[in-house]
Amino acid sequence: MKGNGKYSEKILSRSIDPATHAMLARVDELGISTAWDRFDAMQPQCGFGELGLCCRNCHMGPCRISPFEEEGPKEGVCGATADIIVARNLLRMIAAGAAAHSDHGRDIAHTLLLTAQGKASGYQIKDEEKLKAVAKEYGVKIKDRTKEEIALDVAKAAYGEFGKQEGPIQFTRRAPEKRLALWQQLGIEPRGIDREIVEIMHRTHMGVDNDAVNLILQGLRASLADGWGGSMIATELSDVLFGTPTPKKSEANLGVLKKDMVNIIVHGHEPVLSEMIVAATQDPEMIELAKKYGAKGIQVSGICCTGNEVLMRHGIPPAGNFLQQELAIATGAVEAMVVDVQCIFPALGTVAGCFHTKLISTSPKAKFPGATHIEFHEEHGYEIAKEIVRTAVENYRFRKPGMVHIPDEKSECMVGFSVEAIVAALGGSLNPLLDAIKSGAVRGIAGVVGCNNPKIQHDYGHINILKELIKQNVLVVTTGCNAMAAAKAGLLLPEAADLAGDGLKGVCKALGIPPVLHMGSCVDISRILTACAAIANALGVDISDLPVAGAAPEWMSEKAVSIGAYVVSSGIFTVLGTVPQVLGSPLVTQVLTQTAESVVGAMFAVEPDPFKAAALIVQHIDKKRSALGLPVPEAVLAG
Ligand code: NFS
Ligand code: SF4
Repeated sequence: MKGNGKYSEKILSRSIDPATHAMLARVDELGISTAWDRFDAMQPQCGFGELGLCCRNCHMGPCRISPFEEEGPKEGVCGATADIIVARNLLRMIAAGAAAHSDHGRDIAHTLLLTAQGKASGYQIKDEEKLKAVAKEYGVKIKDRTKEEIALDVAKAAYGEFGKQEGPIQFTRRAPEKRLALWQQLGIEPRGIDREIVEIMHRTHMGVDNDAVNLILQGLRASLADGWGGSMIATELSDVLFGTPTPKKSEANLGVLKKDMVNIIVHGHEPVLSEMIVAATQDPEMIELAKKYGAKGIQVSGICCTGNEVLMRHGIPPAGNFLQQELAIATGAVEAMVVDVQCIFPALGTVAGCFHTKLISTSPKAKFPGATHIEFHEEHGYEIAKEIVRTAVENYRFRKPGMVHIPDEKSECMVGFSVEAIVAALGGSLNPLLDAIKSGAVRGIAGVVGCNNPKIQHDYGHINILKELIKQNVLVVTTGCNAMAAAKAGLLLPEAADLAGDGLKGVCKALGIPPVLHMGSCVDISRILTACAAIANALGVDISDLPVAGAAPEWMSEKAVSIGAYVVSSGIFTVLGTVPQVLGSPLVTQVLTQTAESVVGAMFAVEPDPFKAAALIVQHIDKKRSALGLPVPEAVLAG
């Protein structure tokens, strides 16, 4: 097979990341299959599914609608059309995504509650300032009270948001008044987080809501309950418990794994577990034990959003993003991969079985084939984390040196740009950023986020859209697996400003910040919402008036569907890199990619080519700039 002399064409076509190339060659050598191989084996993927045209919502089905002009059924057994089926399927994806983010938020609220009651082991309230700020929003009394007393009321108030019947969800009040009024007028202001998700399940039950537009509106409402509800609660209360992120340096990619140390990888999403694992690995008793077994120490690294959580708060290096999870184990150098919830391949147990690696599941909600289950509960958080770490350390002696194959590649990065950190970097207020936007030095802001997906060459979509945007003076904020791609490619460094256009370069150099700002995990997209609301409020406009846009170049998860929905409902134009399963309904497609603009002031575009996607974003930003009466770069006007 052709290639570059070192790697086959097949390997090169799967990723642009050199560490991933090295590991793909290694797994081929070992005969281990990965998501890429299973993706190939899945071809051709079901055409009905791709178009969103199959329905299993009742037992008269399954039904599928023929997308072709003449032949095949045009209605399900109950009479549901393509529009109804596609809309219902889309809504159920939103429900699942919103549920995942929100349940994460609920778990953090639970941890805060236990911590405030003194029932959690190892946790403390680390950011009192943030606690007070959030308490104020909830109307919780602060004066003459201990932080535990305040936290108890805040936790209860946040907990209450999930089961609320009538709303409002407090954090929606951060949105500009115009936006709030629009949601109210459209009937999509969320009432309670769980309520909106349950209502999707009800409405998509056989024979309930059979109007595609009415269905989509409920999808938007549930997604808003995620973005301005569940996700925002997850972010804010995580900051209260574990500290609001501040800029710090780290390294990223599989090369962060250490040959002579016990390697523990935390993978999944909720910082409740990973924070305790990090703490337990610093326990002298554990370090001693590691040395006893001949290791130099204990190295923790992260994958997926749990990786982002500990990266931005502790500088724990990420070993990689979503599609690298199997490859990390295949290095043969991982004593334990500790997982909680979301984005964890059920295939991991099989890969771990080829090595000495222990896959340790921890959540009562998430068990995996081939995993050792050590159930995590905050009441004994620290002790359980120590048991997990001990299990990993004791596994070091079973490592087979001949099987260890760690790629060299890693890159430095600067991470941890919470809204608070950005404001601090700006010298205490958003004004310098607003001025830079007004002058055109910063043309606009793009939030580039989301997963990997074997449908797109790994990291190709992420890196190219990022480079293209900064070149055109668009400041980028990033979360999730895009953030890790950016870290691996060196784009999260202040020096990366050299790749930016002159305007953005100048701003970054003056402030000492990277042109791509790491804002955290996927629930932290709520930080981007908070920032956009603050900017809109400062300018006295709606979010939909701002020169901002969103992109998810390689998205795959249902959470990403919910994110896309709330970002657009919040008034932010969003470009998707992989095609959503809605094209079977011309109506739903039209609503999402056209009509939405006149309803919520923003819409989706679908563009797999990252260069074209960046061009769409720049075009959109310039349109918004000109509507605000801000100067528009001439090159683009001419082009
Ligand atoms: Ni986000 Fe995080 Fe990555 Fe995608 Fe999964 S880790 S919550 S869903 S794959 S960005
Ligand atoms: Fe078929 Fe209608 Fe049942 Fe869906 S709800 S499976 S379209 S009969």
